[in-house]
Amino acid sequence: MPDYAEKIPNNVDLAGDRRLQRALESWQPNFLSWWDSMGPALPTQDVYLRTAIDVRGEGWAHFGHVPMRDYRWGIFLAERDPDRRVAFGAHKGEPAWQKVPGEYRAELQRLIVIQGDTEPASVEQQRNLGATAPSLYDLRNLFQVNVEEGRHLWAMVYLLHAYFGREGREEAEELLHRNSGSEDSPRILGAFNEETPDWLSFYMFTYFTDRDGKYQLGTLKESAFDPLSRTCEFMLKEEAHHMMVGTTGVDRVVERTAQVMIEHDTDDVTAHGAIPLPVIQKYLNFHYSVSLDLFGGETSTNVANYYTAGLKGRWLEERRKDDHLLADDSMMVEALVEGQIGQNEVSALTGLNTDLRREYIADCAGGVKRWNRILEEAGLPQRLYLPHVAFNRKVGAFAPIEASPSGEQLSADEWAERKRQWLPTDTDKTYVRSLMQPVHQRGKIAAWVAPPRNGINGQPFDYEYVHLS
Ligand code: BYC
Repeated sequence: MPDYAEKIPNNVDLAGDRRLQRALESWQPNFLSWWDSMGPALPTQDVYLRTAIDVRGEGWAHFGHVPMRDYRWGIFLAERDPDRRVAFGAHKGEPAWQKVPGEYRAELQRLIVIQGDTEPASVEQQRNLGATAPSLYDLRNLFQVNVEEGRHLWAMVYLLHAYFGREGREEAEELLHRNSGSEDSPRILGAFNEETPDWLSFYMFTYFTDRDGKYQLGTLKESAFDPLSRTCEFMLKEEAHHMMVGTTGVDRVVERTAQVMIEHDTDDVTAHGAIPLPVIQKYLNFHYSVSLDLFGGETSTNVANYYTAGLKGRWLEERRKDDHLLADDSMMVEALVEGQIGQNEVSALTGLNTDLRREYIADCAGGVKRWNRILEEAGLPQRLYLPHVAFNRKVGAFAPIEASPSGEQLSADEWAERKRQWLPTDTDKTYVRSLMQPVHQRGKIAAWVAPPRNGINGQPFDYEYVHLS
């Protein structure tokens, strides 16, 4: 159990390694000054936050009001299984690695840096949302997500410091220097340089983009490098709350829109301060398609090498019924075939980004089903949908072409003419932003979103989740 009297709470016996402890203690003030300048901008006294206190079982978190700057960002790895063995690739069956093998150092470091880069990026993207929160409950959830993304940065920085020497320490510094949307030193992956300017975007981001996080962490949890595996396992536990924020956030927007549509017998809910279904669909289209890009190319030699080396596995690797080597297997992946949207047969190893993307897509379909159930139960005929995998892609096989949400291939001119039907326009964004008036009174909620069914940790909706300063 981590000791909260320590400067950096941890369950990795930091006190037993003075050099590492000093190195992380000297990174800590840089983290805090990054948090002060790039973290949540709204001034608060304290927030009802959960803090991890144990990596095991149900009672792993403590809830209480804490000033956000005093949140105890710590280093927590899931418990070590001394018998753990590599589950896939060329090293299958060997004991999991407690150190980084020299031959895989560069690749492992790269994966950890990419993962680490997304965490502070999302905090930066969400920096100004507090000013327009629809309720104190939502405000608290935003801050919970933010402090935990900060902790996930700590998780990757710990690995860089502990296992990658001077280069690792330099990369840890860089994680605080790159910034979301910066011209000179942007974040590494595309979606993390997009804005999150309003709460509909925030819910979509936590549904679609955090869910990429869930799947990527799931593959890194399979890693032969045991400290990476263990840290991802614990991160996934925290991630579940972020998924809940996205899923129920979109639920509540759809629910409110449906209510207004029925109450006023109209599709045009703007006169009543709700968000029209076509606008919700456009936001969904945008966030889903940029999140699909986060899985990399449909075919990738990088991912084949990561897998064979044992660095990054498949989603639920151990449940797969095959040889876990995949050297002789093939699969069909989405591709451009003679310039047309189609499928190609490729080696199963180079298709692993597609394999993961498909798991993710199936999961995303679950959200759409939920939201459509809300529409159905309200008695409305309209439905939301996931756009085609080729729609609005900037990475991978479909980056060179344009396609409609139904998968119809379009010329550049047709795309330019029609994309406003499918992606949020300036008018849509301005309208959504116009609804973003803060509701910071206890028990109150904005008119464009329904209240949640449940509060946090058994507290009611009208609990004082945040004390503003
Ligand atoms: N944007 O071989 P390819 C999260 C680069 S989210 C820009 O197809 P690969 C979170 C790629 O690096 C999860 N560049 O890609 C969510 C490569 O460059 P090089 C984050 C991109 O390597 C919400 C080239 O294009 N974690 O945790 O097979 C809130 C060719 O690419 C992009 C991870 O992603 C892009 N979207 O797969 C908070 C896990 N995509 O080598 C947190 C770690 C590709 O030619 N990362 N490129 O210079 C990885 O596993 C892999 O690096 C990727 C890419 C899946 C991202």
